[in-house]
Amino acid sequence: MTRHSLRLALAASLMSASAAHAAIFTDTFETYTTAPGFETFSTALAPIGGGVATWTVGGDVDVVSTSLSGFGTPASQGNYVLDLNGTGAGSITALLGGLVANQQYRVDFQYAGNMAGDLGVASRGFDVGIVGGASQFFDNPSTTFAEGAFTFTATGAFAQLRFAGNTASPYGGVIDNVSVAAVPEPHEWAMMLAGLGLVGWAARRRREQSGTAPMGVAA
Ligand SMILES: [Ca+2]
Repeated sequence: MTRHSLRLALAASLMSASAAHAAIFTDTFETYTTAPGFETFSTALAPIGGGVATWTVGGDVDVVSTSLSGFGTPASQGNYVLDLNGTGAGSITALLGGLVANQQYRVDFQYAGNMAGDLGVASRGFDVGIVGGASQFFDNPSTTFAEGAFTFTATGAFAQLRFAGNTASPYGGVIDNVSVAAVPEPHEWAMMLAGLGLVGWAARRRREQSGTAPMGVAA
């Protein structure tokens, strides 16, 4: 293998690895309101100042300030979180594009419960899923955020990601830091490991050459 082809192989392997990890969708719920307490949304969550709505809303949901609701943990990002229950159970749905059919994707998020009221209702449960596909139930009736993850396999270029509250209360499951990324497949892991192996091989070779060959002499 020449140095040139080594560099090309290494670059291709690292590019493939980073592409597999890059998030294709993120939301921290910071751009929808500046209300000091909370604001209830129905129909859509659109960024302040206009632009394309990030989520369509079913029923209604609240964008809640962490200062109001006692979410004092560092797990949530920024000043706002999303309560999936507005006046009752609501939902948010986002269109994911640019997916690759049969590729696995992982939805990561943090979740807690809005415990500011209705404490007789023990559940702050909600479902995470793909519209027309699989879904998974999460429940964390605590203001301390937990890490959640939901994995799905794309059936085409698009999928609708939905978070849906399912308790009859104005105080529901709370989410923050939603991100979606492709899950590296076994052959991609193999390429990453091969890339690391090449890095080590090249480093060894440089050390050997620096000890034996004059500067400027190609291997
Ligand atoms: Ca946030």
